[in-house]
Amino acid sequence: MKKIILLSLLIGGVLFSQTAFAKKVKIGFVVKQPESGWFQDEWKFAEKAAKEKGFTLVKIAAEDGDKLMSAIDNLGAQQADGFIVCTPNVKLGKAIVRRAKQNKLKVMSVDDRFVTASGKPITSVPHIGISAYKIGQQVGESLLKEMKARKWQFKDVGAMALVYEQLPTAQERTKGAADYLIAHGFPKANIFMTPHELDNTEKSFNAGNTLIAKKAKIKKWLVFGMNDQVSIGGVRALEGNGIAAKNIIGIGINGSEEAINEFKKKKQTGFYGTVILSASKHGYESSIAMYNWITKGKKPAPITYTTGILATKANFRAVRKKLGLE
Ligand code: FCA
Repeated sequence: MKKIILLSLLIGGVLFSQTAFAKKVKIGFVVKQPESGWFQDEWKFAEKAAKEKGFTLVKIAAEDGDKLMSAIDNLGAQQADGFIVCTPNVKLGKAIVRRAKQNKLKVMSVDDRFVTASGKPITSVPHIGISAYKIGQQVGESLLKEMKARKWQFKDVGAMALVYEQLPTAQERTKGAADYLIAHGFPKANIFMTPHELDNTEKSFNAGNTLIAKKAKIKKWLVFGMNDQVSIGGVRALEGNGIAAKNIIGIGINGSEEAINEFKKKKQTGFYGTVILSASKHGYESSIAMYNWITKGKKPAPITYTTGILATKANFRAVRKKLGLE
């Protein structure tokens, strides 16, 4: 009798652990701009983590708040365990947290950190983001270095400082670059804050055009903004207004497809360089952190800041190789 009980307990145990095993971990990765090279890269690295750890990755595009809320419900209905998100609007932070709770999902953010209605970061949600101000300073430093290499005089140069004011990480990036320039002698009066909506080439192109029309006398330009597509928009606006590529130094941030396509062009365009960010840290490490949270109950660090490295047309392949991107 004892033996039988023992045996059935044993079988029961095996069966139980098998069913426990059968429920594969499921993690969502929700991004605001699926068409952008940066988010494609993040997804790619998240997939690497999924393969390695054997969880199911659900990639979802959510370009606005409505899509994001239904994405969360959808993940809940699929019995996912948690999700990582780059939200289309950081002020949705509280609503996202609430919705995640309702759906019994763990949540962490990448790139764009959730803020409260008054703009304060929501620190209870683990976040992986770039050290935005520092990376902005890096952009400023690189602009200045190239300006010196071209022997430009401060007095002849205008700086188009594209800024997406609704997004804190964008503001910090642009401010970091502008502050660096000013701290190193660039006249503040020649730095033109150029606000644009959303972060895409079309919007920054339009904002750039408006500025150029007002500053027609300036023939040499620096261009910077929150990422590659934004800086490229500014550069295109200048080129479209007859400023030669050699008289433009545009620097972006991300180092994904948009920048690579620029560098691959035969002729040097006004887009001079990009600060390559770590898509692997944002895509792979966030996914691993979420997986460990789900499987081991280990909540990810409240905040992780990542760095970047400058690349130009001349060395982008070597830099990408070094970073394991090619
Ligand atoms: C933001 C930008 C992206 C990328 C990311 C790190 O989300 O929109 O292009 O720069 O931060």
